[in-house]
Amino acid sequence: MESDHYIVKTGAKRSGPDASPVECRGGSLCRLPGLDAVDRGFLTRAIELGREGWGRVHPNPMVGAVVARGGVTLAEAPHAEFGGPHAEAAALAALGGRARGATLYSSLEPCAHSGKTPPCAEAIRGAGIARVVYWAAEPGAEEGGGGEWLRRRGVHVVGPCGERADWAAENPAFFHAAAGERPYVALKLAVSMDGCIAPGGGRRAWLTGPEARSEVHRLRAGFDAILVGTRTWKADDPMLTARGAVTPRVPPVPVLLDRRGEADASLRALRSGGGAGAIVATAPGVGGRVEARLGGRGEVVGVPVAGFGLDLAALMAALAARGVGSVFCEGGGILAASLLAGGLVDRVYLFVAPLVVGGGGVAAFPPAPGERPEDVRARFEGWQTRLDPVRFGNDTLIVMDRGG
Ligand code: AOF
Ligand code: ZN
Repeated sequence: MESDHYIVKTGAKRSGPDASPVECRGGSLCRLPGLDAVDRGFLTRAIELGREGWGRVHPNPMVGAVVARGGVTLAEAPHAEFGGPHAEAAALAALGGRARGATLYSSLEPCAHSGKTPPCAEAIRGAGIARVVYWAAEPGAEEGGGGEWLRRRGVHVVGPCGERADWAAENPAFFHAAAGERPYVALKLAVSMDGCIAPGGGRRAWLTGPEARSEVHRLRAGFDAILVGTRTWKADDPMLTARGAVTPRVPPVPVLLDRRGEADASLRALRSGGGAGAIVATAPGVGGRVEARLGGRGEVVGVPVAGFGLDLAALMAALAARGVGSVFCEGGGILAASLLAGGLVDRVYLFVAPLVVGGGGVAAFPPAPGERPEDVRARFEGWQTRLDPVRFGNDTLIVMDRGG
């Protein structure tokens, strides 16, 4: 396995307890004023550590912290579990009094609030930390202000560093939620080298290998819900559970689109695993009969019809009302095109497989009904890849984020 997470373009190599930081070789952290290569190395490590919380800490952010002195790591920790110690407090806890005069690196501004745990800013001051370097600004009004709080008490604080878009690429649902919109929506697509999601003519083909499929399971663990369109659940009867390297703290809720009201209790997504919390979205008129058929397995949610299908913006609002903060959409192609046409996609996870469909294939990003090719192009203006591509077996994952 190449990697179990993605690397922000820091350019600096990993610098664990046994390795001293290396020179920064390009990337977003390199542009940061006030940071030298040592700072960038430790900050990079803090960001990496934070990723260990994937699937376990959301809706909290993934955060990592390193305590170092003279270029040597004294302690490091992620925020490992929702409700558990924050990264800074966890790193400091291992040190007792030995942190005095050291530098603390954190991928997020230390919090200044008493939530499920005491404020990190107080723990940092109490430990006698002389200098704090942090990456992302804490977006929460109540949680934020830890940097200023420490500055006022004589700690040398460097941060926030860099751009919000880079912070958001690491913790997308968390920063999205801070902006108070619909759920964060990520779309997963697997494409051939010639940009097709299927061979065409109604034929189906499996494009990606086992490593990419494992990664999809790991990704599922970090989302509140997994959404599929009618054709997908009819053809595949997927379980829509996260059966990968990470066991999610809260299993994602399967969401099945079912405009015509055809779902029944035999569907795997409604049975074992995540079944208890499954949602079946139907047109308003057919919800009653689906409900009767489901026999209490899953909730039927009526959604208005718009054009050829369900009103996906209304669906997202209904999901948000049920506490769903992030949605992982796994196809199929029509649902993907409709979500994109509705401006409802924040990220595309694009797995590229090294094979060619060779003409007549189903394009990954076709115009939605009534759209022109230039509409599709315009939709992707400002999109960026902020995370490095990662190889999974023979396949490559490219992560693309909506700009702005
Ligand atoms: C930090 N370090 O490692 C994390 C922070 O629910 P609580 O009480 O654990 O607080 C969660 C909030 O604290 C979360 O929404 C975010 O604003 C901040 N998370 N802060 O200093 C950490 N995970
Ligand atoms: Zn904290």
